[in-house]
Amino acid sequence: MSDIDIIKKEIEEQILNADNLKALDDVRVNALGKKGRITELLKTLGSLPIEERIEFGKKINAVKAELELKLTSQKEVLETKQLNEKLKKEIIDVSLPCRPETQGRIHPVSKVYEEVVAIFAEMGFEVADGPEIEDQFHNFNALNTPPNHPARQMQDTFYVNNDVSKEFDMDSAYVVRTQTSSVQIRTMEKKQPPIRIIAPGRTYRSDYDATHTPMFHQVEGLVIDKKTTMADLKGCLYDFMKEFFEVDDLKVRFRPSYFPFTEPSAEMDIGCLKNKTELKIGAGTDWLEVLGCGMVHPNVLKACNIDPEEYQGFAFGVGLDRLAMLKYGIPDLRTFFESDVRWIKNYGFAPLDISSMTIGLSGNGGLTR
Ligand code: 2NL
Repeated sequence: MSDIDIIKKEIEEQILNADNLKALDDVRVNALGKKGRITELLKTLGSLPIEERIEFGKKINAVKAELELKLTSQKEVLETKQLNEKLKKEIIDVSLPCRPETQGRIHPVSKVYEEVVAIFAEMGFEVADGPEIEDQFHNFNALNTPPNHPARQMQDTFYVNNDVSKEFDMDSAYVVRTQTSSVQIRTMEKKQPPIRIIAPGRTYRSDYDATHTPMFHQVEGLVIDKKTTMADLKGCLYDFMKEFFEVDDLKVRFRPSYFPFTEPSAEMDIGCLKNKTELKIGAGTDWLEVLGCGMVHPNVLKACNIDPEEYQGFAFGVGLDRLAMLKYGIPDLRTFFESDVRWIKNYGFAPLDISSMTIGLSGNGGLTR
């Protein structure tokens, strides 16, 4: 083997052994740089006899070209390797919690609100909204609640004097809504059936103890169509409760009840286990009242210019605060509205812990307890 072949072989080995770009560049400089071994060989050409010079010149240039090719291909190999290592090191786990950890917490009522909306949205309900200060027609009269009905008594309802230039007048006064039904009345006034809405929001009644606060949250639902029956009501609310409490074989029962705005009316109970220390939903032989419902009273439809001979439907009302107490084991309703940071740290939810039917409803990963 000639000297040049030996040098070529050595350099080729060095190229393959270079395990990073810096080492490879050193090999290149040592071979092809100004003082590189191949360059030095080229410099000796001048001292050779003319016949040998041509042969040797060709040979060196061929070796040089071959080495350049090998250097380029090894450079590509090392660049790919470097990029892969960088990508591996810089991989981002998007499921990790934010840093620094977020400070705020989502209130259990907001959490339950999102959950309830997610479930009914999946069932095809639209969310409707309306004013919190209402006239008595939308809060009472249209709901078949006549002027002398006990629900209108001063001790239950907060009345608002809407004309400060006059003495307070009970008959024309506004009220802060005692239920969100007024939203459904306004929807029916504007739109003919089919109607399928829920109305979540704040409601107000003059009451205060461990299970009642003067402001509370309610979701009412309304479905009106030509053939909507009590069976639709039962199926809809059964599905809702199963989804909400995340229990597959939930027991439920409907007891006859009375509301002025529905006929027949019912209260819905869910099966549970009650003892001194715990409440377990979906097990045991006890019952827990969770909502009121019924078939919309014909007088309510008439008040909204919907023909009760042609249309019928069901409605329900459920307390969001009560649902939050039951689902997340919070014993006293009054604590919901005391703005105690220790309380929200204990019972609140991590922000961005979104409730959805596909991601998961309660997202216990976000529960700070
Ligand atoms: C409860 C349960 C209920 C309704 C609310 C309603 C609304 C319209 C027409 C008919 Cl527009 N009904 N809402 C129905 C049944 C029960 O609330 O415990 N309320 C005191």
